[in-house]
Amino acid sequence: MKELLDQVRQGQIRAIARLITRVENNPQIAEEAIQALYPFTGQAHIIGITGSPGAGKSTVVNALVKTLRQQDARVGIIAVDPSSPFTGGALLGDRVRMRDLSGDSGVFIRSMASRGSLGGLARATASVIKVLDAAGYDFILVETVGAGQAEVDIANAAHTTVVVEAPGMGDEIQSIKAGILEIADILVVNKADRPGADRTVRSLKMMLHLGPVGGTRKSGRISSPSAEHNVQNGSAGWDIPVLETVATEETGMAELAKMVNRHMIHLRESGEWLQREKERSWREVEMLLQLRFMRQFQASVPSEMRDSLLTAVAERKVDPYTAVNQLLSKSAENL
Ligand SMILES: Nc1nc2c(ncn2[C@@H]2O[C@H](COP(=O)(O)OP(=O)(O)OP(=O)(O)O)[C@@H](O)[C@H]2O)c(=O)[nH]1
Ligand SMILES: [Mg+2]
Repeated sequence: MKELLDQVRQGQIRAIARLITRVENNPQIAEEAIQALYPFTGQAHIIGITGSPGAGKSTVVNALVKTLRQQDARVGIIAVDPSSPFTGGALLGDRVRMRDLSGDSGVFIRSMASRGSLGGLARATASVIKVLDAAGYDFILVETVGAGQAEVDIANAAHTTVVVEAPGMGDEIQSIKAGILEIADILVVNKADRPGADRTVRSLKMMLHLGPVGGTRKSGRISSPSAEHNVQNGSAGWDIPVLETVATEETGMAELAKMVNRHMIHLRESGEWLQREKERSWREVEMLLQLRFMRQFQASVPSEMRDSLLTAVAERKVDPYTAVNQLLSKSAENL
């Protein structure tokens, strides 16, 4: 294990791939590896790339990575696909789209499919991010689809979230964007070679200026006068840019790379970098605590007792609170 970790630290691609596989498959190894590697993490700029299916996320990643490579940065890419029915095709597609990058030793590409719960995916992704971070990649790009819980989790793991959209959604845009705008630091209208790009840019900008309906925006990163959250979250001073790209022609990538960099500088100068790291750290510790507590609890209460209590609750003979009290005191006895 120690040798493998050393090789990972030296950035040896095969060792990284091997460690990631072991970390994904074995929680014990994940714990051991993360404990050893954690002091060497925290250097990478983690960028989440999300957006509607087919908007061109993989193509944008491919083109952006080429631009970053020209600046001599080393880049890790994680393509996350939680949508099971299309997994095979999508991952294959991503590999095809990113084939330009294979053979470049400064780029590491990993596809991850959902196994089990979304929470499991988020946890596995967090571990893989740490492995790549400790391996010295300057940027780690994480591609996810859509606006579900997985995207929010991954947006939470990223320093900068880039939302990629494409023209041609017409008026539906309004409804689709509500969730996704919440997590965007940078908006990209890709396929700007297609008709309607201007309109999409305009409607996105308009939505940004309108801000959240009812002011529910979680981490108000919009500079609108009514968004008090801005100040509270230390997110003030960042106007979400809307960029146009043609990823297939690598157009707009220098600008996107510049924005990503500018966002990092903003995060660092405003103190939000540390703030986001703290929030992320807390979520991670909380998640691990929950898992640990649950495991301890399950091991300390006989399953027959759980079963009979649950039956009693279902039959209205015991209320859920009393059940919890009984379970906890049983658990305390057995610990
Ligand atoms: N015209 C045009 N087509 C593009 C552009 N960028 C990507 N495409 C095409 O759009 C299709 C989808 O691109 P992907 O990069 O796979 O999109 P994606 O968002 O990663 O797709 P999923 O991961 O399946 O959700 C491909 O056929 C691309 O060649 C662009 O800028 N202009
Ligand atoms: Mg893709």
